[in-house]
Amino acid sequence: MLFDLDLVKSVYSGMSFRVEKARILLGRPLTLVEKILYAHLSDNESSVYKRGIDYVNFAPDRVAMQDATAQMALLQFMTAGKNKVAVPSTVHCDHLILAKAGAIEDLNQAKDQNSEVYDFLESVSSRYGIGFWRPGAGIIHQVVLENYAFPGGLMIGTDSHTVNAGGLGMIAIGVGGADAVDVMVGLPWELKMPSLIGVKLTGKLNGWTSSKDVILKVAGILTVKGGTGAILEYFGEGADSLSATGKGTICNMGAEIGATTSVFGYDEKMSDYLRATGRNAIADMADGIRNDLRSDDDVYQHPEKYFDQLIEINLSELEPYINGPYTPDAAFPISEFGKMVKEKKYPVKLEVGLIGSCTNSSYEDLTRAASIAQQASEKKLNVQSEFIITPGSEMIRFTTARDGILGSFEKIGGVVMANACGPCIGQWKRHTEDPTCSNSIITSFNRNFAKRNDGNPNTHAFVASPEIVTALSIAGRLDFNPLTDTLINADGKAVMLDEPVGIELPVKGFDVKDPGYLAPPADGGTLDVKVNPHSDRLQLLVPFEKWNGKDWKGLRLLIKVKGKCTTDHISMAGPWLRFRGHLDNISNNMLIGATNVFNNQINMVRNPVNGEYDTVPATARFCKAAGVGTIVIGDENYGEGSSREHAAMEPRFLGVKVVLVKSFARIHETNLKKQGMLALTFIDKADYEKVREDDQIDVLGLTTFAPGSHIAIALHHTDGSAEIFNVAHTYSDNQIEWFKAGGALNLIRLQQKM
Ligand code: MIC
Ligand code: SF4
Repeated sequence: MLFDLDLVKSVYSGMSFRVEKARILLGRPLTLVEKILYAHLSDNESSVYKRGIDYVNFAPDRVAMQDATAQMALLQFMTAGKNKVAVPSTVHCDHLILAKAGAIEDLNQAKDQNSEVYDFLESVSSRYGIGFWRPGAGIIHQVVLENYAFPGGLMIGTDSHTVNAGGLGMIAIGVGGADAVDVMVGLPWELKMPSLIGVKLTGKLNGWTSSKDVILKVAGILTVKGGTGAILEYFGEGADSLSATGKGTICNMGAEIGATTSVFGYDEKMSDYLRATGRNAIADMADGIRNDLRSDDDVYQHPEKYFDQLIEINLSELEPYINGPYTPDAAFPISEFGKMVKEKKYPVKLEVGLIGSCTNSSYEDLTRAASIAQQASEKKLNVQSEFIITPGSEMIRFTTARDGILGSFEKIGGVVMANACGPCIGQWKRHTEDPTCSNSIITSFNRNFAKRNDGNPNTHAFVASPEIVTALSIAGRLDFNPLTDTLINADGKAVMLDEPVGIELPVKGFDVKDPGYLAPPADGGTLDVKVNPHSDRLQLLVPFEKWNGKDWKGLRLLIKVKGKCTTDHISMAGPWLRFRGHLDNISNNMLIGATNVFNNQINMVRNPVNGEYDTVPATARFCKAAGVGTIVIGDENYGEGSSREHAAMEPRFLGVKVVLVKSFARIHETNLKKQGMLALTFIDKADYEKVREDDQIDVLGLTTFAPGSHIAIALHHTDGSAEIFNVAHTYSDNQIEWFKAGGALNLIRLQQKM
């Protein structure tokens, strides 16, 4: 299938002109990121935008949504009063499939159990002109890479790993559903001009090292917040030597360092991938404007002049990495990992190895891992751990099944699950006797936050490349180093695994019988979208109340969170995914994973009205019913991880007015603003300590709320003393309007009526 030919033609026809205009405006050579961003300004009135300071309006080329976020995005879109989406958009059914017994059985179960949600998504897609990828078609980012991503394009997606498309030279950014609504109704999409981090790759990968190790190493260097507000641009001869899907892996996990996105310049490898996936016409056009799809030469020669930060990695010297547990930036080269396992007393027995996900399920990834599985069979070895494979798309599944790759996994005991997120998002019925015991697993996924894969806080989840995961699963030990260690085979002989060998693109070409795509009808305007008013999974939205025009006095503390608080802590996935279209029901998971600093307990907070201890959602509901506004206090990088706007809508729905933290993750901060919440940060981080459990809290300065203005927090302690301090915000004029209207969607609705 070839999608978007006209769209790409139209973007490319204006590209050179727009890039040259930006070059003149900035008066210097341009990085690729600047070329793409300046070519996608929503109006032609460009000026020089200051990185990290100015908000800029962009016009993305397309929108992608996955089922777990599309429900809320489209419920919001439906209230905007439009007949059709303003830019090409797609929905992908990938998050709701539970991995349990194997691909076919699990898929049938999912279709059965989620039929209400799938029917809603299919009908709403047809109604508004959105392309629909059925359950089983594959994971959103893999499907986008295979069909829609194109060099020089700009897209947004309601999933943090939308950034995967950077592997094909596209600026692709993860957002909350309300941002997607802006673009789908035809409004400009706002983003703070990102800062630029250059990553120069020299040398060439060899042996056991793969693209995954590049990003595992970068995660170790930059940490989970080091990329915040930045776009990473990879370049250098090492970059050009990586396959397009390998580049995708690197960009994908840019989400784990908080980066806005990551991108590579157009090269032969991208052209090869476009051609292999049936997009010769796009490759030909990209070849024609090649220089606009890479940074200018001087950028490559003097990168220090153009990037805010520069990192250099020599691929020839890079070792395989294993990152974890509990956070993706705990990075260890494999040569040091065994020592670490011993020192930290991580469970040495490896229970499960999992490969696939949107991060690592390309043909090349699977062939490299299969070459290890193949050797294991030949050398009379079997997997000692449970071994699970989730292909990224039906095209990958069909092609790898045809070429015997899935067969080599099955031969050593691997189980192939449906083309879906599955265990990566906790949709995993893990076979375990004790679901609370301390244990180790390793995956080629991207995230390894506590409880993410199987809900067990004692599972130590590590992240590595598919070939390392395969090797460790064969060994059944976490401390096995395939580069140096031997294994004892069925004949009692010590054998070593040879280096993996991959095939970048299938020799016989990609193939697929039914890709699982449903195009929208030319005119769906008369179709009905049904939502059962008694459903426990879908609920039409009721607009949030607007701001009352006054400072807030006497707010009470709902929870003061201690330490890491990702969106998984704020709005857990796994079993809760079933309520993603029902705001009231999903709100019952609000902050149930966060630690209360006052008692070190999870999901146990003091009710500020009656002094009794209860769960966070129950306490919030109590306060809401009592008409008492609440505040959440958080630590560093609050809301790190995913794009799910439920983490912002739930507090909004349950009466939380303010989220005040030491620092925010980008998407979550925007999501809070979009929903009409007040997202504030401590200027002096020590002020975090001042907030007591039973304080009465005032928020002052709202009546003069303006970009850069200070807002003050007054704490009235029960001993009669009081403290007051200023806090910071990053609201633009436009975002203050969202706040005043009670949410961005209220504003859109008002504008549509005018
Ligand atoms: C994830 O990887 O955490 C998810 C599930 O894909 C999320 C989106 C969601 O919560 O639906 C993401 O990364 O944005
Ligand atoms: Fe799905 Fe996991 Fe990728 Fe998120 S990170 S889109 S859950 S495969």
